[in-house]
Amino acid sequence: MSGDESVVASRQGRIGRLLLNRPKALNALDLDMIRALTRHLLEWRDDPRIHAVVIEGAGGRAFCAGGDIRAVRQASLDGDFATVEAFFAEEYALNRLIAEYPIPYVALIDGICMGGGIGVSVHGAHIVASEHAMFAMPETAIGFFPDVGATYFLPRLPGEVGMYLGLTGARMVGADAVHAGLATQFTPRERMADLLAALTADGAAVLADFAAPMPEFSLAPVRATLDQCFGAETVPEILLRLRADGGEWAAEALKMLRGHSPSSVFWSHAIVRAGADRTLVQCLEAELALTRTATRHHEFLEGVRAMVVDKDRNPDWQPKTIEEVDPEAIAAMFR
Ligand code: QUE
Repeated sequence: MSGDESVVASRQGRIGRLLLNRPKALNALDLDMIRALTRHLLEWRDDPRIHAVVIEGAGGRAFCAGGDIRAVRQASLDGDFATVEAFFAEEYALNRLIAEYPIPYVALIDGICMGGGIGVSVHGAHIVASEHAMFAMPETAIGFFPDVGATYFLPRLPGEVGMYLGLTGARMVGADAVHAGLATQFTPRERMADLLAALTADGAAVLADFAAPMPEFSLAPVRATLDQCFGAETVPEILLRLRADGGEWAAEALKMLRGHSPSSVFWSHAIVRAGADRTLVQCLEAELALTRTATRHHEFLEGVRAMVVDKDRNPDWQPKTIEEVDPEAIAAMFR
């Protein structure tokens, strides 16, 4: 084990421990990390000494802020579509490996967990969130779509909470992540080190001893409105319902939607809805197919430029409004 590895893997007691270790990039997954995680999980799957796998993020700020989307954009600009394909194919295969993992897979989330970070946590058997956990699927902000199996898990969250999270990129913090169904238990940061020690000594059975009581779901008062608005059949109808509602929460949701790529909100809505009737494997296949058109699209190249590369946060979306999106152009993304 050496300190400069981007994934630090070690066997400790009864567990295999994975540490995402690229703290300067908020532990965002690059292809090397995806390959290292896959390699260790395959190795440990058949090791009778390993009773659970525990994954964490290094550095105290983030579990994992996403995927190395900057590298994907550059490969797309270079016309290197083999690299783009390898990244998503291997990332989604890792998501599936975690979902089907026969040994308890435990993610300890004590910071930012977005996009690709959600893909290496929510598919596991146990997702522990602290008061510092912050979950989001913010891909519509970069002209992409909620992937890493999100088209499977978002439609399976309570009511339309998943569609709301996927289209707006809204953040779920702390115990709210458990209420929303993104995490399986709440454990305060101050107990995380003890939890890890107990997991190491005794395996996943100790988890329940570390589940703390939680406050109410902060979205509970707006759930009826949320479900009514985000349950609309089309994106323009979601906006109409949010406008008609007139409340503070609806205004905030509208504001978030307005900043995002109108086209990507459309194709995200379509693929999340379709995911309700697909298996996880079918969802990942459909997502991989959409990466082939989405990563070549102006919205993705421009969105990653504005939010990740130049960080001017001023993307030039084309078209600029939901009303101008041509449904035929969205349908063409899936062909
Ligand atoms: C929206 C996103 C992402 C984002 C910013 C957004 C995203 C993503 C990253 C990211 C974070 C850290 C990195 C990196 C990329 O930022 O998906 O290379 O080091 O992966 O506003 O969807």
